[in-house]
Parts: sequence; structure tokens; C-alpha cells
Amino acid sequence: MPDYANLIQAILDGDDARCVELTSEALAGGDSPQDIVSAGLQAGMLVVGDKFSAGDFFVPDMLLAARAVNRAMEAIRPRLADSEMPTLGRVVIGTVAGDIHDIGKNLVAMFLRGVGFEVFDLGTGVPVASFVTAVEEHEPHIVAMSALLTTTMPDMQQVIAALGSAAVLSRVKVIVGGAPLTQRFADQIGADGYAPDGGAAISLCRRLLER
Ligand code: B1M
Repeated sequence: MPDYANLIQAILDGDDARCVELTSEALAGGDSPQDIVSAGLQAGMLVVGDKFSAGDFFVPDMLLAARAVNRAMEAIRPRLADSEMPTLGRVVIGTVAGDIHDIGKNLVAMFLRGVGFEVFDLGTGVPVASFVTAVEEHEPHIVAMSALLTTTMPDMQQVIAALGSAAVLSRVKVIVGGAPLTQRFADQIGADGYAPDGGAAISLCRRLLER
């Protein structure tokens, strides 16, 4: 696995230009987008989280780091997209209500698009009713929800209940993810699957749709 210490440092510095430069260099040098994401961008954000927990970083530091990672992801996106690929299925994805974290959700959406899923991204802070409306409108095979806060995780169960009340739950598979989630939580709320990261989300969607 390549060494992404400089990239991680650029994330900690909130230096978006340097992040894009190092990411582009790594891509040009033949590193896989997946390695850059997992060992570079994601690893950097884990350090950011630890520093926030330790009181060494504050919200503005997290925002700068997030902006740097998002810009680096923009540099990776063209390498993952391939419009010639056949559609593997439709996915509606969003971060649940009350939660504005979107880096992980964006990565999952980008990975799924990269392998050929058609993805409808509802954004962040998505109200329960909007998931239901999106299912009626886009007729997806999969509804994917993201949550990064322990306080917003329970919303996922409300979405599942609302899909049931609207009689559309049987038409979709519901999957969940986000740093505080576990397979056990997914089982408890009646989700069809849990994915710990973007790669796992791809395998899970393919397995659920047998594609
Ligand atoms: Co906040 N934040 N944050 N934050 N933030 C966390 C989550 C936290 C753990 C930090 C900490 O205390 N150590 C903590 C939550 C504690 C808890 O709930 N127990 C926290 C807090 C407290 C807060 C605020 C309340 C802070 C405040 O205002 N006092 C506030 C909440 C705002 C809100 O949402 N209402 C807040 C705000 C923010 C920022 C806006 C500053 C910024 C977000 C910017 C953005 O997203 N655009 C931010 C950030 C950056 C973080 C950390 C540092 C990094 C999150 C991240 O992007 N990780 C985070 C600490 C951490 O997680 N280590 C933290 C990188 C990303 C690639 O990983 O999102 O886990 P992740 O996604 C992974 C997997 O989880 C999975 O795949 C992804 C890719 O591999 N996955 C899915 C994610 N979604 C999926 C969906 C799927 C499948 C897989 O579909 C099925």
C-alpha cells in the first residue's frame, strides 16, 4: 500500500490545493482510486475525528479538512465514472434528517456510480417523507441511508417504517452505513444490509440484487 503521509498531513492542514495536487500525482503515478480513498482521504479524516475528540481540533478545522477531502474526491471522480457501463440498478441515497455529514455518503455514491449503478443523491438532512417520495418517483431497487451521529441513527428506523406505511418497502432493499453503525444495529431496525465502507456497499448492492 502506498504511503499517503503527505496527503494525510495536507488534510490535517486543511490545504485543499495541496490535497488535490497530491491526489492527482498519486493517480498519475498509477495508484488505484480505492487505495487513495481508503489509505489517504479516509485515513486522514479518521485522524481529524480523533483530534476533534481530543479537543485539539474544532469545527472550523473539521470543515477545512472536509473541504480538502471533497476537492480531492472531485479529482478522483472522473476515474471512477464510466458512462458506457450498463446500469446495474437504481439506488436512492441520502444522509438522514438532522445530519449534515456527507463525505462518506458522497464516496459511497461515487463508488456505486463508478461500477454502474444509477444513483439519485438526495443530499443531507433528508426528511423521512423525502425518502418515501424519492422511492415513488425514481422506483429504485435500493434505498441507502447514511448517518454519522448517534443521535440521527434512529431516523433510519423511521424511514423504514414510513416506507412500510406507504406500501413501498417490499419494492426496495434498504441498506445503511456510517461510522457509528454496526451490522447489529442494521438487523435491529430491519434493514436488509449494512456496509462499513464504499467497497462493501458495492458488494452488498450487487449481492442484494444478485448482479
Ligand atoms: Co462531525 N462528528 N459533527 N463534522 N465529524 C463526527 C461524526 C464525530 C464522530 C467527531 C468526534 O466527536 N470524534 C462526532 C459524532 C459523535 C457522535 O455522534 N457520537 C461529530 C460531531 C459531534 C459533530 C457536531 C455535532 C459538532 C458540533 O457542531 N459541535 C456537528 C453535527 C452537525 C450535524 O450533522 N447536525 C458536526 C459537524 C461536522 C462538520 C460539518 C464540521 C464536518 C462534516 C462536513 C461534511 O461532511 N461535509 C464534520 C466531520 C468532517 C466529522 C468527522 C471528523 C469526519 C467524518 C467523515 O467525513 N469521515 C467525524 C469523525 C469521524 O468519523 N472519525 C465527525 C470520512 C468518511 C469517508 O467516513 O463518513 O464514516 P464516513 O463514511 C464511510 C463509512 O462510514 C461508510 O462508507 C464511507 C466511505 O468508506 N458509509 C456508508 C457512510 N455512509 C454510508 C452509507 C451507506 C454505506 C456505507 O449506505 C448504505
